[in-house]
Amino acid sequence: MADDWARWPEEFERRYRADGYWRDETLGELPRAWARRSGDATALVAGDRRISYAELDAEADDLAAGLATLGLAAGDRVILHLPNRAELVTVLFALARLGAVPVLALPAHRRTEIEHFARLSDAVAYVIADRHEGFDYRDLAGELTEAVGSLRHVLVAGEAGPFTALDAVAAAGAAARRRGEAAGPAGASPPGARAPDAGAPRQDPAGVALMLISGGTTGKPKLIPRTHRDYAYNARASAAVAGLAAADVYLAALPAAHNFPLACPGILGTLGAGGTVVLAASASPDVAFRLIAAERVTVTALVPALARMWTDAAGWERPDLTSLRLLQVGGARLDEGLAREIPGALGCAVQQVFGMAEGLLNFTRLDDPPDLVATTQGRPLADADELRVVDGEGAEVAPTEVGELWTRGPYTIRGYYRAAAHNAVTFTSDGFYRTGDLVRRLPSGHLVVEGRVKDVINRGGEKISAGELEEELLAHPAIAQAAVVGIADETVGESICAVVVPPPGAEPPGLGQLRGHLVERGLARIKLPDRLVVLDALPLTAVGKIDKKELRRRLDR
Ligand code: J2J
Repeated sequence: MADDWARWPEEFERRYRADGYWRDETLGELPRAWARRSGDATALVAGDRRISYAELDAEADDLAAGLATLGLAAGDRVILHLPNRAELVTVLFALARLGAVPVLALPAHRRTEIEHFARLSDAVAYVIADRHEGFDYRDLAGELTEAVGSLRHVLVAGEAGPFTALDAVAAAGAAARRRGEAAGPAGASPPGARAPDAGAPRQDPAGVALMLISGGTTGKPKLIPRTHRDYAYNARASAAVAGLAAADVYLAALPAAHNFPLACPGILGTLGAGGTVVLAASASPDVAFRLIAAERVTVTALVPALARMWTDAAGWERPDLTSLRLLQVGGARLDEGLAREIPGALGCAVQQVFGMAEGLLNFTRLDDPPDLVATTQGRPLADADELRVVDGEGAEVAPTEVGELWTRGPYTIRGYYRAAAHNAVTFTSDGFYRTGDLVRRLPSGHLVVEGRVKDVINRGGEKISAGELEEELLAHPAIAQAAVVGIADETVGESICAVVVPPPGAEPPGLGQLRGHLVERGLARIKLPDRLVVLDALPLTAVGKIDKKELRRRLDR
């Protein structure tokens, strides 16, 4: 994988290690250390399963051994496409132990997205749930294994159908371990290189531990390579900022494959602190409120649209939320009114989080004055986070002026995976990531997100690349030109509006037809347009590009 992603230059590596951001640790080893520390304590609650730290560690070993028996090895890419089930966590650690690299697809992704990830990464395996929310992932797996030659294995949490059950993989691994066979591929490492009790060769803390999905910039979603030590830091430092301790119970209500609930501090941060993680199958208030009351949940994380829903629902359902002490809200701009309403309605403090899977995280702090918590999106996690707020020419704007945020630091990537051309424009030559977000920086260091320059729609925290959707629209025979823009929406923040021009004489599709066409093409439903506008021509800028500003202005009227 060495040429497929950009490492930090040596000088930064030395600094981040010397300053204690990066430790000599790998994600695969973490559960072992946690099991020594909190063996019998409950690590994970998922459905009717309660898994102790010791069991989590043992299950990761069994799965790692079983996966190795199937031929999976260090460096292999594996698409992990699981809703919030225990296997998301156990398989993640098992793969990390083997040195195989999970690609964390979101449950909403469909054939278009998964096929893209599988091809881009040459994935050898696809890990799915049997069914979730009315969708049978095994059908998708069948289509994918036909389409993508590199996919050799489909592993299923639940009823395997024609594929391999993860339970069977774990059982085979357990048997192999009892027979004393190593989990790692034979001969992969010289004698003595194996950790005495790990069963697999030790992984390089500087290597890629997992890949997250980008929120979409231009075109198809990019893969974000996160290394063991940067991601371990990300989770640990986030846990400290959220004040997590062993007594905490974290509810993963958002899809756990997303950076926010996975490691900011989320699942990894909570386990690192010795707390308990509760996986919710859905973030709906009825499911979540029941779990909060039953498991005495203390911390959770939501996008603003869900925070709104919970706040409203709490008004009439009167759930027992007395255990809840902190609600993190991020992924899209939280409006001030809601930020001020939450503590009264849900009985907990608010922490605003402005984060990105590429790295940089900003948090309001637990001891920030209420006004800062209600009106800003927080300040950077690490002292080593370097931020520039720049104008269109890349020059720093005056303090407190609005500009684009550029950043680099100990947990912000230096480039996307296998994306040289895109990296050349998204990263500066000195390694800053151009976030595409417009921010204002206050004297306290807190940021206020004011908008964005990237052509992305943020629909209730789901990021939709306008370019990707436009490409899909243009595949429709009755669409000659297409532009996708976000329209202000009370419930989801921004809704998706497709503006299309039919070819001369053609009858344009209706919204329902168009959505059907996109589903048919295998696009995730979260990307479907909410609104369709048919025009004779699109407004153009002086240089002949589609003038989205003008388009938005016309649509807002
Ligand atoms: C406005 N826009 C925000 C906020 C993210 C924690 C929280 C969120 C994400 C995330 C994450 C925002 N106000 N509070 O990974 O660990 C928009 C910005 C940003 C993009 C990143 C985490 N919080 N955003 O949302 O990779 O535009 O990560 O660049 O999905 O979401 O999206 P994503």
